[in-house]
Order: sequence, then C-alpha cells, then structure tokens
Amino acid sequence: MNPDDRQPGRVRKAPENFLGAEFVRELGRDGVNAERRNFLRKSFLAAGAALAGAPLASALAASPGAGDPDILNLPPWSKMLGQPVAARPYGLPSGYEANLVRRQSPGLTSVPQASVSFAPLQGLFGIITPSGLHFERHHQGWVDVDPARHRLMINGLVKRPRVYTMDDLMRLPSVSRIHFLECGANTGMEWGNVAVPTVQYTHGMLSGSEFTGVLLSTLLEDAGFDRVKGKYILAEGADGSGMTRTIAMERALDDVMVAYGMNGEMLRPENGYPLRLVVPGVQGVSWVKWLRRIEVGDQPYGTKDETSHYVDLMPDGMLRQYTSIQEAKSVITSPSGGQVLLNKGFYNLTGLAWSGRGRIRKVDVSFDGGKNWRTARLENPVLPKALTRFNIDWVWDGSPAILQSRAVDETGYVQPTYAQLRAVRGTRSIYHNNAIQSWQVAASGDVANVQV
Ligand SMILES: Nc1nc2c(c(=O)[nH]1)N[C@H]1C(S)=C(S)[C@@H](COP(=O)(O)O)O[C@H]1N2
Ligand SMILES: [Mo]
Repeated sequence: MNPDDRQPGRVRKAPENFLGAEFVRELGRDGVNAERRNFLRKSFLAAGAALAGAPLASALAASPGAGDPDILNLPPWSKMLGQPVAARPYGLPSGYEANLVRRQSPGLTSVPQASVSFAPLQGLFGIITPSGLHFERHHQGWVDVDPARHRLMINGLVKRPRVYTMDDLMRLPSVSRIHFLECGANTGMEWGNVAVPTVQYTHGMLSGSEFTGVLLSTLLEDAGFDRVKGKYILAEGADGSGMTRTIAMERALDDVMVAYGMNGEMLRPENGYPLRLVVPGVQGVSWVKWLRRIEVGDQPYGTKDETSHYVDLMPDGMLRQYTSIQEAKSVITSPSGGQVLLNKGFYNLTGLAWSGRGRIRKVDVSFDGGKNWRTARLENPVLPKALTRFNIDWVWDGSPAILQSRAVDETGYVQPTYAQLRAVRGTRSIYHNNAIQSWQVAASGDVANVQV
C-alpha cells in the first residue's frame, strides 16, 4: 500500500464509566453478549448525536479534522503566560488524560483490600507501564512501609544469617532490568466463556517496568548458603497477608532480583515499597512485595499460597501445583473490546507479546478469525521475559472482522487457541490462561470480546 493513501484511523476510547461490574456478575449466564452490544450501541449513537446529527462516517471521511478550531486563529494558550516551573514538584498527566486510570471491577471481590486493579492497556504505548498505572494485586491491602524501619533477613540453611537495612542493600552491586509482571489469574475470567468487555479487564493484570536492585544470588552468597542442601528458598512479605512463596534455588540464583527501584525511582507503595522480589517470567504471586525475609531450605514449603491457592484445576478434578511460568501470550490492545472504529481506512493495529521463557520471536496477526495470518513488526528492544510491542498496518474495508494475535517465543512455543488450551486444561481453571484473544469488529465499527 502506498503510505500516501493512508486514511488517518480514528479509534474512540472505551467509555469512561466502563466499570464492567455488571458483566462480571453476569459471568456464565446467557444474554451477557446482548447486554454488552446494547451498551456499546448506546454510546455509539451518543457520539453520533454530538455531531449535530451529521452521518458520522461520512462527516469524518470528508474531513478528518472536521470541527477543529481554525489553525490561523490562535488559541488562548498561545497568547498567555504559562505556569511556572515546579508548579507541580512531582509531575502529573494532562487533565485531558483523566480517563486513563487503573480500574477495579466492583463485582469481582468482596473487599477492596483483597482485590485487584487493572492497568488500562488499551491506552498505553511501548513496553513500560507508567508506575502510577501499574496494576495492583493485594491480599490484605497495601502499606507504606517506613524504609528506615524495614529489614531484610536471610536465614535457614546459611552459614551467616543476615539482617540488612535498606542502606546496606543500596550499597551492594546493583542491576537494572526490564521485565513483565503478570498475575497468574490474568485472563482468568475468560476460561469458561466471554466474561468481560475490554482489554483492561481481560488482560490488565499485566504491566512492564524497569526494576533496579540487587541480584538475589549476591545476597545468598553473602550469607553463605548451603550449596548442597539448599535447594529452595522461601520469600516472605511484611504486609498482613502472610504472603510466602517457594522458589527453586536454580531460579533464585539465575535472574531473581531483590528490587527497590521501578522505572527510575523507588518502588511505589502499592508495588512493594521499599523492597520486593522480582522473579522474571514467573507469575506475579511469587514477586513478594514488602519483602522482609528469605529462608533457605531443602524442600518446597507448601504454604497456603501455593497449595490451596494458585493451583490449576484440571479436567479430571486434580489440582496442578507449582505451575509458575507464564507461557507465551499476546493481545491486541488497540483496536480492542469497547472501542469503536469511527471510519473505514488505515489503522495501526498494536499490541503486546511476552513469554516467561525468554524473548518473543514472532507475532502473527489474523483479521479473519485465524484463517489467514500476517507477521507483525516487533518494535525494539525485544528483551527476555519483558513485554514486546508489535504493530501492523491494517486497512479496514468496513466489513466485519475478527482480530487475533499469536505469539511464538524463542523456544518455538506457539500461543494456543482456546480449543487447544481447553483440550488439555478444561474450563474450570482460573490461572494461566494464555489463549489467543479474539476481538470482533462489527460493520458498525463496534469492537467486542468474542471467543471463536
Ligand atoms: N506481600 C505481598 N506480596 C504480594 C502480594 C501480596 O498481597 N502481598 N500479591 C501478589 C500477587 S498475587 C501479585 S499478582 C503481585 C502483584 O504485584 P503488583 O501489585 O505490584 O502489581 O504481587 C504479589 N506479591
Ligand atoms: Mo496474582
């Protein structure tokens, strides 16, 4: 396609009050699709009415800038004194971006302390999630821990048990690395059926950051861990949830970090300030926040968060434990559910791919529900166990389409379809759903979550 033929694609953002509660409560019942369609229809018509009754598609096609102020007529901000420097000592987003926020799904959990907020993936660029929009998952609320009073203990099968202050830790050799963090329950509501309307709710327990801290291997060596008997570590958090997770020593010595930094500054309280474990490629629950203790042991600890929770219910009724790795997965973030394509023509289709086993090798995109595939552009950098951004050109001809993305990682693993995943895992799981996501584009431009 000649780039000069490109029509600017216009995607309307998901409605601001789209909390999804009603969809969550409707989980598993018939009629949820009809309800969602009605909702979007209403918003679509409202947008049309705002253009004083002009037929929406033709108005936009005639002049993509229709309704813009005259470029020659200077707006007030070109003729006035602006705000002084440091009027806001800590910068904030533009007031026009107030819709781009973490959202919780009120029907999902009974108390907001043992709950989750989802990152607005549909509105984010690149591979780093702004710290203020990083998803949150707390089992007993978040705490703002006084760093002067915080300690990290290393005990168990070690020659020299250690208690570090934050100052001690920050004097040690430090590394900075970009990794994704995904809750094992991400996309969990989609196991049985189409459950939630937007990518914020289907995939928003996912974020990507640059973490800074000390490699756990540095601390284990400092403590003189038992190289023969020390086969596992237990990580423990300082919040009231008693969060504890077992990690195999091989992994602990590989790329696990004890991090104090995130995206160039100290961690945010919601993400474990002043110290958290970073376990690249592994589900979020092992990334213990407010990290206070590492114990070296000779066998898995079998704690509550790894025996009764975070286990995979298999079709035969058995539970699978310690399935920690987040396998290769991808999702188109725009266009995505709840958005509306406002006219035909060119669109930059964009999304994220990631794998807990290393780098993403390839992402293919289908516009017809998986019959034909085209290879997307991977944007640099493509880092191991990090989010990878993909983009692909698309000219929408106005007819119905089903958009899908399929990731392949450097081990050759291919992201499965729902049929392939359910053939092995059944439909009653919560965790580790990495199936191919489908977004249905209707002739009206409405984009909806479907399973094909
Ligand atoms: N101490 C402690 N660590 C914790 C949790 C918690 O509740 N307490 N939640 C875990 C879960 S289930 C996830 S998915 C991640 C979420 O990290 P985030 O809130 O920074 O996104 O933290 C993990 N670490
Ligand atoms: Mo989680």
